[in-house]
Amino acid sequence: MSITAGAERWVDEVARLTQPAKVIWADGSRQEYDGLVEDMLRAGTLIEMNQRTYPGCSLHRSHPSDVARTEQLTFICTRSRDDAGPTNNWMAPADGKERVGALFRGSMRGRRMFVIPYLMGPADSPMSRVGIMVTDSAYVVASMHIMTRVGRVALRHMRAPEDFVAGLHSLGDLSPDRRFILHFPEEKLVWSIGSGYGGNALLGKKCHALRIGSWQAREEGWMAEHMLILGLEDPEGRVTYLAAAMPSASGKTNLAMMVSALPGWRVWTVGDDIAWIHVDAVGQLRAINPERGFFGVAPNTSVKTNPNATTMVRANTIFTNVALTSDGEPWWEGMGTDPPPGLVDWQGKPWSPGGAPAAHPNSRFTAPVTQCPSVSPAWEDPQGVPISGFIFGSRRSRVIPLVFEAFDWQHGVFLGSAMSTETTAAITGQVGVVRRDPMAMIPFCGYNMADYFGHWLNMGPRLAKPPRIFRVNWFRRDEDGQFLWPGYGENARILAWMVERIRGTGKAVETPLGFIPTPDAMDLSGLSLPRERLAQALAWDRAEWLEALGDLGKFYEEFGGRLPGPIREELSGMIRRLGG
Ligand code: SAT
Ligand code: MN
Repeated sequence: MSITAGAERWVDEVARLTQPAKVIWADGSRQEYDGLVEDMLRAGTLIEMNQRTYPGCSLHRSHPSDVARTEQLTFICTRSRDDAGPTNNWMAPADGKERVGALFRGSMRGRRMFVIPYLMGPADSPMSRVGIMVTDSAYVVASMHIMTRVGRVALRHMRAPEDFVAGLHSLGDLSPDRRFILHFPEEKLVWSIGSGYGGNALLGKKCHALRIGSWQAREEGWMAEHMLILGLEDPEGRVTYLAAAMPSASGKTNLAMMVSALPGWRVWTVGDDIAWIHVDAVGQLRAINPERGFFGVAPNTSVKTNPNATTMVRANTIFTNVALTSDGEPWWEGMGTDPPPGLVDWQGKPWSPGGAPAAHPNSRFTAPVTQCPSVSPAWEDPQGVPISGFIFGSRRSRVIPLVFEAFDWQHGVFLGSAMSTETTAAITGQVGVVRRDPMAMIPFCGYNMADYFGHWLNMGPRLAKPPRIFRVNWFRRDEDGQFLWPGYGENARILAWMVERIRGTGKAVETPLGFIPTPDAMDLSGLSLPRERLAQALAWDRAEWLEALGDLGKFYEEFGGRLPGPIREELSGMIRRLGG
């Protein structure tokens, strides 16, 4: 039997269900990409940008009701409801197939069906995985070209006919009433209908690399995480690799390609969103970026916040839902330039000052990793990069100090599980409300999160030298609502302290929370930040923490007896240390 027999059988089955006018296997070539772009320009689903200043760039406007991930329409379909856990929406697999199968019936009539074989991870890496995605959206195919490795490189990687994650996607009628994103982890299958946007539609990303990926990772003993990967080079040229979990639209892309404000230090970018992490033969964690593009948030991307990104998106980039200038260039809020006259907003309507934002707050750029000026020479290393530290970061105006370090692996896993954050425009719903988001994985963990915490705990003893674990919060504010820490390139000072901690030299005080940098531990040279402002950013309050831990205890209760004992012990240990 040929290696693609399983994929061909599944594609036939899908074609019988969706009834496309034509089936096209994507080969990932430049010619194919150009053809798709031409088709979309002709159809009006893509708008050509200024080819002199933005060569190869185009703009896509999504349906106004389809601008972000829709978590309430995202389901984990496991046979047992408990395997999905209390933090996921659940549907019985048979119910899902029946209900959503009815929407797929004939959904591609008169449309082209594209079959995209794609590889997540570098060619020839033992950590890389194959997906076969079917879609009726040319925008999705073009985006998959940028975000993944499409074509022969994927088919070549298959070890057995069933060795792939299957993803069926159709735009359907784009109605939120008939929109569903279903995951069947037991079958390594994803069904998505009714959305053409981001994580709902580019199935290699959140659906495969995180939701199905996290399930496979637990079964097979590795980790699929919502993490950026960066290498931090010190003035002597030594590079330390760190992976950081942060919720969507909370600065992962900026951190991953940061230009260091600390002289002599430099950041190398490996990935900005997802990390697949394995234990190697000597007990070292090694991480790959399964993607080959960035799907980054445009608003507030500027020469000040992320100079590398502003360079990177000057060519071969698909912009989605940004505003368009009369010169055919992209514009967004926080770009660092005033809105020019003649601007049209993300819906294509003339924009005037004082009204709604010109660019959608979740507008995006899709650009190849290789265009990033800070791309790491090791970014496609088939063996991955060695991880020495994990960072858990979230968006909290109060309570959580700027940075502190866990006592050990188990305490660090607890700190990750304890994370909460203020919501952003990356998901539909209210912005700025605090919600639980353990390891920034609440929307992406494909199974019961109690078991996920258990999986993290089990990784520790397998490691010769477990990575240090740090908690950060760049977003803390003072009583006047002003950020206490300048962030962006200045965050290099915090990363440098982490590297010193990893090497055993960084200074810290032991507190009930963990190790907090001493007032003189961080290099603040060249930064005009009063030391007392830093002290305020690093401060913690016993009463606030005891209250927060009370809320955490309530969250843990949702998992009942499935919550691992060590997590419960860490919580009571912390309450005890705080004198509660
Ligand atoms: O829309 S995506 O899920 O791809 C981006 C994000 O929210 O992290
Ligand atoms: Mn993300």
